[in-house]
Amino acid sequence: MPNTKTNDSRAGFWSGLALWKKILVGMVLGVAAGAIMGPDAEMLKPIGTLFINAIKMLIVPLVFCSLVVGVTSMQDTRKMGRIGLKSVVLYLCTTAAAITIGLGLATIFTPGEGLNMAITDTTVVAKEAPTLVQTLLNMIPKNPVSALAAGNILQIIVFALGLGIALTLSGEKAEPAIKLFESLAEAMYKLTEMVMKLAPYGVFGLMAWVSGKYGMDILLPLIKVITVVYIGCLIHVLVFYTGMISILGRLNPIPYLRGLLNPAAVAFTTTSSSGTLPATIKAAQEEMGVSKSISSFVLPLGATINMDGTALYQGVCALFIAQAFGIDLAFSDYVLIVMTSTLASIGTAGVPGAGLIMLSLVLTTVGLPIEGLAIVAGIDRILDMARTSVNVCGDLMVSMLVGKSENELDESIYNKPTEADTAR
Ligand code: DAS
Repeated sequence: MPNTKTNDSRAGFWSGLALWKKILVGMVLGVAAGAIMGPDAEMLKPIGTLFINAIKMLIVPLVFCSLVVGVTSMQDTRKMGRIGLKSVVLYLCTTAAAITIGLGLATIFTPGEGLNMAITDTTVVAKEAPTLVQTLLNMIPKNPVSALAAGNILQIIVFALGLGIALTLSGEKAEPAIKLFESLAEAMYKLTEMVMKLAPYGVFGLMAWVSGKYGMDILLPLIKVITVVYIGCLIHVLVFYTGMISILGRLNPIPYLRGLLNPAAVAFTTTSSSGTLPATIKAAQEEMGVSKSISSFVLPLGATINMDGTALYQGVCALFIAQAFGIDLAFSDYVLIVMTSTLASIGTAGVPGAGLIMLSLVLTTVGLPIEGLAIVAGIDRILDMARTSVNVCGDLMVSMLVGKSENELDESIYNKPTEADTAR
């Protein structure tokens, strides 16, 4: 079976790379068309609007189904009780920390400043910021069906989490419903894949409009976004994760940093946490000394619900888009971004490009212009490589801490003297 997975991930890698190359070509041709046509390139924008609308079409059904499945996939959690709870709490805390790092860096480096893009789609102008209490109260849907129809994402997330937990606690009777949601979620992943095939054309239309309207000024901010996301990812792994291992786990982080190289490289090239699972589990067991029972539960769970890199990317891009359109965010907006990204990460699939769809969810929740999605869509593959690597590194770190807390970690690996010690 793992061979199939590896073949899938290899196939996924090449097809993903082929698509990304087409997106890059679409982006370059779009920028060139905009440079040649100038403001007249606006006539190409509908091609991009079509792509954006197709992405918007996915949000509600994809988030709803993948969240319900994300929760019910923790079905074993009930049986694995303590271990599952520890894993989920650590996953949510590390995800919230990742978004905070992303928001912090984007606030310091302001990648979108000076772009002054105009909001043409008035329906998405940032609304009057609700107070924090209103935000929390508004999260509970009075009518889930109208929440789904209205696309009220936070209410959809809360209802999906509740329904997933209820299905999990309903035992055998709920099996048919769980299977239905699993099939619907698979269908939505396939539909996402189909929509992403439109990306090269959509990115072409939108980049032509953007570069025709704003000129080459758009390129520098994009380079800044890539730089900020990569710096954030490095800080999250080299500072936050090693800090958690040293302080919380009281372990030497060097074996972790050595062991993560291979799975991180596989994640970087395939941009698929699920496709990287065989390499992740191998590294956890052979390089980091995590037991089979802990790694074979915590890592697949993490590949499903733990997306620290994606959350960090969403924090950076949400602020980049707000800055690009000159929208000031209130404190409650920042809280909304942290909550939405943390909860949405449970529903983000471990497949290429999933984070871009979830970014549209964050943008609509905070009331930021969805057009901003198109600007970052062109560089999504470059950002996906980094964020997927962090997603996998986060899963590995949590499996170590849970293994240590359950006395299912081979600590001799962490107490081995380094070469320097033996040389003395
Ligand atoms: N590529 C996704 C993953 O496999 C992450 C993302 O798209 O954000 O984890």
